[in-house]
Amino acid sequence: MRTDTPQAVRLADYRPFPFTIETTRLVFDLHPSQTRVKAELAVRRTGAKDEPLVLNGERLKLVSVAVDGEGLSANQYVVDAERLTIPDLPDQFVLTTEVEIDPSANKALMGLYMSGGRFCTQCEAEGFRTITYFPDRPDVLSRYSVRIEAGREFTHLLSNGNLVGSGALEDNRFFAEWEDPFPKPCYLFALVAGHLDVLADKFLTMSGREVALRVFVDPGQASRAAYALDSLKRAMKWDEEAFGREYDLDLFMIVAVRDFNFGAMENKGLNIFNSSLLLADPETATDLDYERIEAVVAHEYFHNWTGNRITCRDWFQLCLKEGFTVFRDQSFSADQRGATVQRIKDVRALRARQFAEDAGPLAHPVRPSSYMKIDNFYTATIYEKGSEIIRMLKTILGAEAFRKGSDLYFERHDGQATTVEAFIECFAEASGRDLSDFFGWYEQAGTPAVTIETAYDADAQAVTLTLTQSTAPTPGQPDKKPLPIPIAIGLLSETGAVLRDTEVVLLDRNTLTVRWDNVASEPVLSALRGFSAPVNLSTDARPAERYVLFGSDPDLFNRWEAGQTLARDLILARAAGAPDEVGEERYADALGRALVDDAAEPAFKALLLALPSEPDLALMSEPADPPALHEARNALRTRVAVHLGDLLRRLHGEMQSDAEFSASAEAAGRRALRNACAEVLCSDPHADNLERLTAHFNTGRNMTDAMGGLFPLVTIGGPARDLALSKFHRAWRNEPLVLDKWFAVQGRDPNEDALDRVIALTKHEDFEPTNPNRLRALVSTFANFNPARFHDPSGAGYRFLADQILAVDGFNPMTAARLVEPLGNWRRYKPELGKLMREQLERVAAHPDLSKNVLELATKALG
Ligand code: B3K
Ligand code: ZN
Repeated sequence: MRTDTPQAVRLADYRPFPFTIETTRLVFDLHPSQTRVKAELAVRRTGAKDEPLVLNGERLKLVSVAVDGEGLSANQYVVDAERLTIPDLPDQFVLTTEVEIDPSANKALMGLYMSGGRFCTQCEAEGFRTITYFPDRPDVLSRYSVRIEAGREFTHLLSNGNLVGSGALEDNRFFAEWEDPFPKPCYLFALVAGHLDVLADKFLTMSGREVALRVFVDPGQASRAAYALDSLKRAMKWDEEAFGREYDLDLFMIVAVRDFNFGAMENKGLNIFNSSLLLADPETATDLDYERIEAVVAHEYFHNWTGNRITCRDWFQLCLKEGFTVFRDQSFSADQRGATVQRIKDVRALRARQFAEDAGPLAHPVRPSSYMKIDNFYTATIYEKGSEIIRMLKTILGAEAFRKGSDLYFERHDGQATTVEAFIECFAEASGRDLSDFFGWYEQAGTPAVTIETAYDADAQAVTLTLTQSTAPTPGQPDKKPLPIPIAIGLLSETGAVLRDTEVVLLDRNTLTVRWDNVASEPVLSALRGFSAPVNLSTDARPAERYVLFGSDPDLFNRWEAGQTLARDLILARAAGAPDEVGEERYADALGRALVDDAAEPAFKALLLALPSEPDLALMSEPADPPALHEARNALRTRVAVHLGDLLRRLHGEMQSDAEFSASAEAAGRRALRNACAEVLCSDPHADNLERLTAHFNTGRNMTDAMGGLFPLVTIGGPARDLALSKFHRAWRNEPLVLDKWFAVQGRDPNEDALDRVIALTKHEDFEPTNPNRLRALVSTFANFNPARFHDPSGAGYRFLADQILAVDGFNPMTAARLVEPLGNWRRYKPELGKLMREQLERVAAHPDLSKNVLELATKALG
């Protein structure tokens, strides 16, 4: 909590740690409120003779310190709230410390804490320092052996590596001994102790080694871990084929816990997962849950090489492991579920979260150069833009040179804590290309704006493209340089025939002119195909040209993009008071044609049918007026619902299936299209549609269908909403993950009474603010995905969020900080809204006991 002005940490100040910790022996004597941790570190000096040993340690009760078995007296070391400092040490010695901690009081969910009566840990980024005194930094790699002692009621005692012993102790206690042969930084340490059920399987690696796989869950839940386990095996195989990476231990474990600050954690050999990203069966999980489980299980597994075997030198290099690992999980999902649909979903998420971040006061480079709390830098920029950079690298170098570069990286840096520079150098060497300009992508914040002008010379049958780029200033970076931007471009004729296949143009300066000959007729430009770079593109295309792309672009990403752009422009025109009714009819017609195209998959059609989201629209209009955007978007949706009513009802019927549930992408695509039809039809709630939607909800045989019916009924409001919500609550009140969905759907309720209802829900007996899933389901969903009600002109939505931030900050600063973002972009909103947002940020920032986490974000947001 705030006692002094927090200091920024700077990349430029990096110094290696002056000691190595060759081995680390930990002994845990587990008790919920009084756990003893004994640490024995074999230390060797690598820096200057006079350097003291400085270890991080917070909220630890120090019991004893000894060097080579000799207890130190209090005048031989200094201990304060953040560290233990020992001067006058020999060049090689064994340091033994003993501390006491209270896991049951740990509601910040960092370090060692209790969830549902069991012990678990979360150490990344800086949680290990609340477990024992240690150099809590990623460049100190050590070999760990761990002994855990606990009461018999904790049936499983787990840690990293291989189980090497276990046995009975007195007083109905027992122990387990674990050894991890791979040196690791302490952020990858993990411990779990609890009464668990296990789902077991095995995997044969490409070199023929057998790996035991274990997924640990709450008693009685093992069958719900089957999909995660199946995803794991597919991910293990995929990584061998796509990147040549084989698993290295004989055992790989995953544990699901209910109280977790984020999605999951890649601890060596012992991944810990938020149960929402692990447990699934058709009755309780939606297709989106299945999709996310597959992606996150893969992501954490892929970290075994990108993050664990090769880790980060310091936390400024976070994108080295996160950007690359996101790229790897996105590539895996594309192979599992279809490249276009996956790309559209990834780009939607990128724009909604990362573009918004890059356009506001919290904009930062993918490799930042300073921070106050590293916890605040697990951002969409580090993750999602970090992944886009790797994707561009692959586009620029080609698949073969990219693979050579990644092979070189794994070979050269295995076992090291390294930097983004070293990573890029591998690709430069493997491809023989100079990538020094490319490095600018890591250092420069902000989303480049690219424009393309097209000029056609009919006599010469030549087209000239003029491409320009510019990036607006971001905090601390007033002047921007041009970056190398790969732009995939193809040309169509006015009737939609292919005039020229895709070519990647590298826009590597402010302005570039490209001339293409042999273009037989006036072309329609299809640019940034597959979203080949994370930029905002504008072209001089007329709506007629966009309709050509919407109807015929062979690049399906751009076909979808054309539809989104048409819809967006219509919504923005209406929100600005100039509705284009003829244009709206034309759009609905074209959408109708796209929906009956037999060649297109249902999953793709579902994406075509979803209008641009309200947060996306807010980003495209300045100053943003969310209630007006909401009305305008609804008006276009109503027009589609009326204009295409018969078609939507037909598709809604056709997509219904009586077959046994399948989690396949194909079956999920049909459910997605059916739900997308329902979401449009609720804009025209006449008796027939209402009956149809009620039946959709009532007869849903799986959670995807049930939720697909519930949200439209909530949107319609009134008795339809109330009946459906109470039925749902009665059915699922004992299933925490489903109850989260019940809270979340009410967070998205667009009706005018939604804010009052959300506030009332924070008093509901099932609302548990100390559980991050429950808190986020209601509060984050409301603030991020219900702009029309969050931005209530009275400012009550902002006040509600500020109240929540302050309350949560009292016990869980990391989760509280994640709630700040919706207030952050106050400058982009109508001045009367922006002022009210700012007032609440000021109120938060002025709070006397604020955590560093919230303080950093609130201060930056205020600018
Ligand atoms: N590496 C973790 C994230 C840790 C977040 C710490 N604040 C999960 C992941 O990205 O895979
Ligand atoms: Zn990750």
